[in-house]
Amino acid sequence: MQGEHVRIMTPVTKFAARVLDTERIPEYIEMAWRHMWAGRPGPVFLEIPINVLSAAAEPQAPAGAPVGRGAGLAPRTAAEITAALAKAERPMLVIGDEARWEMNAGFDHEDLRTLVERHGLPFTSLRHARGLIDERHEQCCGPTSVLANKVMQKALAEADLVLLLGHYMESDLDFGAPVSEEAVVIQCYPDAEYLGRGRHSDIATMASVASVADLLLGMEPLEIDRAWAEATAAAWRAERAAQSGDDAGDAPLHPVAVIDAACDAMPDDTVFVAGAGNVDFWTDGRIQVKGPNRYIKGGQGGAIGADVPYGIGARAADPDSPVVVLVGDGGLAYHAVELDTAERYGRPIIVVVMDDQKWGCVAVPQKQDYGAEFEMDLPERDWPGFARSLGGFGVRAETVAEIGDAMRAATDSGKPALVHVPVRCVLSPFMEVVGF
Ligand SMILES: Cc1ncc(C[n+]2csc(CCOP(=O)(O)OP(=O)(O)O)c2C)c(N)n1
Ligand SMILES: [Mg+2]
Repeated sequence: MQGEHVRIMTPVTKFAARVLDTERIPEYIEMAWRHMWAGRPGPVFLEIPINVLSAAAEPQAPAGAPVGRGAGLAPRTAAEITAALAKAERPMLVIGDEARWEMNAGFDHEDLRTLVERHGLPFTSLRHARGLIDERHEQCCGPTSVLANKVMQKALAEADLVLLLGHYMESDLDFGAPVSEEAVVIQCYPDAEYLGRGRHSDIATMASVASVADLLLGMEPLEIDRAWAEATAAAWRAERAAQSGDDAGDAPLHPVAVIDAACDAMPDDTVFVAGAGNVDFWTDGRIQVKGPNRYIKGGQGGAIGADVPYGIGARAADPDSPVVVLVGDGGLAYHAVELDTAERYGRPIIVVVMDDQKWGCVAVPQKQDYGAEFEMDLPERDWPGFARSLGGFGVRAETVAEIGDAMRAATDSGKPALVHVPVRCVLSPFMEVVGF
């Protein structure tokens, strides 16, 4: 049945192949590497049969050379973008994945902050781009996720120009549906397949984010409706302030109170990983990402449970930065035992378990839609004791103050740590719209 693996992997990868010659392994690895990074990055697959893998071969130059990114902006496209921006009164800047990937090729993310300040542009960012501009910035309109962020929903309907910088109209943008039909959409993205997809882009280019950023940096400050821009960002701040209600701090805590307490206790360079479920939906709209690579949205992958391993990976990739994993009780149980790996390899992450003793994000809409829950309850577990049994640190925290103390004690322990927090099971803004 040789070859079935390649057939199985083909629909879910950008490139899938079998290597039949030992001498050609480096060539195939380079080829796979290039496919992985070309345009929209994604997974690739190589099958190497055991006899090919174990045969002797002459050593060759190491594979996996960096893949260059970043086409230049054609003069005509630059002129079109300049003209469109000059006419815009209510432009919205959406910063996407490619801005992050181009950092690997030398793009300075600080250019983004400089250009939004130069032109007074309101901005939003999503996925890997979150934190390229510190989200505490006063022009920030929150995460792009329009299903959860009503302010972005309204802003995109009102905007007369949307600058999609290094992204495409995907699910977080509701495939472009909220964007006004009259709005001019300018899009740069390195993969032709994603230009104008979902919603027509009036100006679409495969030029780099860096080249579009350079154009904006070189332009005279735009004459936009600053009052609209400021009101939009202010609306997001008001929305954020109202997220949890007044009783957020009463036990059991509202998820937002837990997220705030965990974030406030940690330094600015902390990497946060959010698991899927209610935890993710609340975290994604609440967290203010303070720098590049400071936030991994685990739920983005669709499958719950990989969050503790993601955290260990983040710590291995950036050993100097603290890592906090925010995860639900259901999600934790999948791979909690990887705390053992974290301990053995000296990767001290802090896992904050937001425990509602439920498959929360399924339970709440289920009850709402069908009037009852089915098989949604999860037992109370001694998660701190479990962490301690694997050589880690474990503690329970029920109040905001206790969470702060627990995060500091966890950090001081120098061990993989677990902070167990009972939380309320509340419908998230995302599930309110999406439903079950
Ligand atoms: C592997 C896998 N199984 C099931 C699901 C469906 N699912 C998504 S979130 C969720 C509930 C997660 O519960 P928990 O981790 O406790 O988080 P909560 O929603 O309670 O905050 C389930 C069952 C999934 N996404 N992936
Ligand atoms: Mg739960």
